Amino acid sequence: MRSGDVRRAAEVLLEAERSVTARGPITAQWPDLDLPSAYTVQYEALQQRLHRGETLIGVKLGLTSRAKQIRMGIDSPSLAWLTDAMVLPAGVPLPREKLIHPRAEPEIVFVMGERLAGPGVTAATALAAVERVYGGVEIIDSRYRDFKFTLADAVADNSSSGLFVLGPVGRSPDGMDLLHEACLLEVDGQITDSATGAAVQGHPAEALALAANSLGARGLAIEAGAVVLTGGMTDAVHVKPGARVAAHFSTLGTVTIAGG
Ligand code: OOG
Ligand code: MG
Repeated sequence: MRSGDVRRAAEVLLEAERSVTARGPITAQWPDLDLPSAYTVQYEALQQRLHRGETLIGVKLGLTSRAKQIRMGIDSPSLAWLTDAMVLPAGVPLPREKLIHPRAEPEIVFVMGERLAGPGVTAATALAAVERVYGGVEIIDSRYRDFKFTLADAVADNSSSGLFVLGPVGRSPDGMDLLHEACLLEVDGQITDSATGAAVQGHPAEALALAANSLGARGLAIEAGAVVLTGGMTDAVHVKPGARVAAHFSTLGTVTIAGG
């Protein structure tokens, strides 16, 4: 893709977000949008977010569980950026006027104590760089109509980033059993889904290592203090107006989302 096209593709996606309007996939407009150019578009959109005053606070993995991969029909994980504008404080209802078609998904979240950069990062070295582990809920909001996209479309769109809520309990990873950390997903009083940390790449630390190694290959890193969303443990659920979605983690507390 030519640099003018990269800038233009980033702009149309940011404009869809700003105007809260779903659009068709950008691969229809730019058929040569392969995965590397999609990451270039994503990085350009990040630069535009930073230019308008947002602060980079971390990264998010996407499509790290079978449940998510099957739903989206895509079998490989993705990486995207988190800025301070994507933080939804606990207890604040969803700002619906800013969202197209929000869906909620429970995630295990790391806050880094040390900088981490590939190559050669293993799950063990990745986990050793983590300061705190939280439960969280990500509110994804694809800019594409009906969440219909190829992996390249989704990557360019910052992996459907919307908002995220951090849970109430931050634990040291020492002595935590992340493989068995469970989450029950509740929608309007009914438990609709459940998963454990094993759903996320076999172990959430594997997802963290994957992020560090992929970023390292591009000359980038996960900085100390960064927030890392390791990817939806279960399929995402629609958040209808007036709905109440809760993610109950076994040792990381409960995150509740009010549909607004
Ligand atoms: C892509 C974003 C995926 C996750 O945790 O799997 C994601 C999508 O499903 O729209 O954030
Ligand atoms: Mg997610």
